[in-house]
Amino acid sequence: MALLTIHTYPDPVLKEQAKPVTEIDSRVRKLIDDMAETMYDAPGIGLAANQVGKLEQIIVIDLQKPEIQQGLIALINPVIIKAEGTTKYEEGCLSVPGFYAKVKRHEKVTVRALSPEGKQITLEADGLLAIALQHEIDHLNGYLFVDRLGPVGRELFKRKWKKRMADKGKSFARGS
Ligand code: QAP
Ligand code: CO
Repeated sequence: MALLTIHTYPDPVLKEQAKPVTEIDSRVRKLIDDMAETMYDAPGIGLAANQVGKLEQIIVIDLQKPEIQQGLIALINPVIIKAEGTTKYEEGCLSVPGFYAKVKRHEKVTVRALSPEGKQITLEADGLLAIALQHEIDHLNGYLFVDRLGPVGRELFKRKWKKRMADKGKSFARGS
């Protein structure tokens, strides 16, 4: 097991389309293990391969709430095959640390994917899991939650991020 580096905005790898996994071998299973370890260490509730610099269609999710007894979900080549309803949820992302905003999503989704054992699975989800699945599958297609904010929210994000980067530069110059 190994911790991987989480790439943060505006790293270009976050804007790229991940490629389908064609063979689920020990290399892919190790990547899944390392992604899970990296997610738990952060800590976060979801991670997509783009975020650790790998353009492969792999996501891991663990909502880590005692009332949700789901445990670790690892999905390969996940696709949303059905979506219904709309909902809004305040999202964050390990690749956009310290920024949170409400994002409009589908309320219920059905996802088809391969399990780490190579089995075809179909997952029906609502609530927080439905949000997490849409957020992570978005990553595989090169989208961040800040791309889904609408023009006003996106400008607010860019302004805040620029200010944060400028403040960081100042503290670096001071050596603090
Ligand atoms: C995606 O997000 C997600 O800003 C996973 O400073 C978001 O794990 C799924 C995190 C909303 C469902 C709903 C964010 C950690 C973690 C931060 C995360 C931070 C430290 C985010
Ligand atoms: Co994310």
